[in-house]
Amino acid sequence: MPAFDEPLHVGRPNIGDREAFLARVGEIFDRAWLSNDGPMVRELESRVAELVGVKHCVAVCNGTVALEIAIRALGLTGEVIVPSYTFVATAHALHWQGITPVFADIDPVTHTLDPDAVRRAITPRTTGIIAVHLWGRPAAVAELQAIADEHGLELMYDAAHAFACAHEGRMIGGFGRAEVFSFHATKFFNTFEGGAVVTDDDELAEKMRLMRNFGFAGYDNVIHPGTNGKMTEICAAMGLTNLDALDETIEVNRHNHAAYRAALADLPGIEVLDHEPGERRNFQYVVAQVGPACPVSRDELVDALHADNVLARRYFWPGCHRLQPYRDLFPDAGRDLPHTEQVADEVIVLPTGRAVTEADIEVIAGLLRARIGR
Ligand code: T4K
Repeated sequence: MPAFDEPLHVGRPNIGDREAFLARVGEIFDRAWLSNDGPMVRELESRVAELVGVKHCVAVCNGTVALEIAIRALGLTGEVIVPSYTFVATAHALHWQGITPVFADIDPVTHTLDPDAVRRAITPRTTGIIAVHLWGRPAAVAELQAIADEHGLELMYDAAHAFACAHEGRMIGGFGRAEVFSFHATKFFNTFEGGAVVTDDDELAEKMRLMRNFGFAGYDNVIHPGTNGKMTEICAAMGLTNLDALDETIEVNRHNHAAYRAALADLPGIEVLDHEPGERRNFQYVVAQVGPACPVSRDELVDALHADNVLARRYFWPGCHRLQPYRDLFPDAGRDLPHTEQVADEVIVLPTGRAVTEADIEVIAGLLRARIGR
């Protein structure tokens, strides 16, 4: 018998007050306005912009389309520097638009882009940098901005993991030219599917609003190339409901994160990544790194957890450069990505969120301890 009858997932959706959500759905039906810049999307946009402290939030149908629209609106072409240690959408959003993602290595401690590696990756074809605030930990924003300024490059952020996080007291969302959030079901804050680009740049925001709606500026008047990137009202209703529960969800995540750190503290070679004290975080990923001092490999631990219905994940193994089409396009990329390869082989992401209790965490710690033989 597995330790858990029902699987414990990484990325189990957090769902706010169901009655409040259903009341909003009722309003949508009464209004018979389901999509296309509806009132709930507008309300969500203004609440997100206010929370993040930026002028504009452009809500869209998912984080990947948000990346694509931001990339186009910034006019990126040629080569763009990105980490390989990220969800594949960061690289795909470039490749999908005929832009070459150039993978730069990460800092092995923060898991975010190493500014020195970024410098080494710049060529005459480079037009921009997309850094990722992986796990909700801010990228090296000051150093990256300095590099971008020095080389005349655009800088934007994939902030898919970093909604409601801050860096040195300043909310994520206001760095670079634009930042992109994902509100996917598996994110601690979700709109079923959804995403947004946030920016302080009026012109950029205007362009992105046009782009997400086929370039329409009023009836029968298309003034820009575009796509269908619109968020629906039902997704916005979920977002408004989950925004009301945001602080509670973060509190659950914070509690779970602390419980994991305490429960796994004595396991040799396993470290649950921490966050800088005093910084605002969402704690949505519990990331354990299994180093050489652990007598059992990361993959053996993952297999053991899966056998007991704990569906821990090897995010973001094996690194984008080892996924297609990048593996074929850049067969030697791994040579310049030693930290990416090391971290990708060592990380386990453990289940958290509202569906996970402290008692569950004790059981998970016991399973790991038993597998390690401590
Ligand atoms: N940039 C970064 C850095 C990202 O991490 C992401 C997305 C993006 C960009 C793109 O944003 P979006 O276009 O997705 O908005 C999941 C998510 O699909 C993806 O949104 C997320 N990152 C990534 C980290 O995780 P998978 O392939 O791991 O999904 P899947 O289907 O294996 O589900 C994960 C776990 O969640 C499973 O154990 C099942 C559970 N689950 C999932 C869903 C959808 C549930 O319990 N309920 C659900 O409704 O990618």
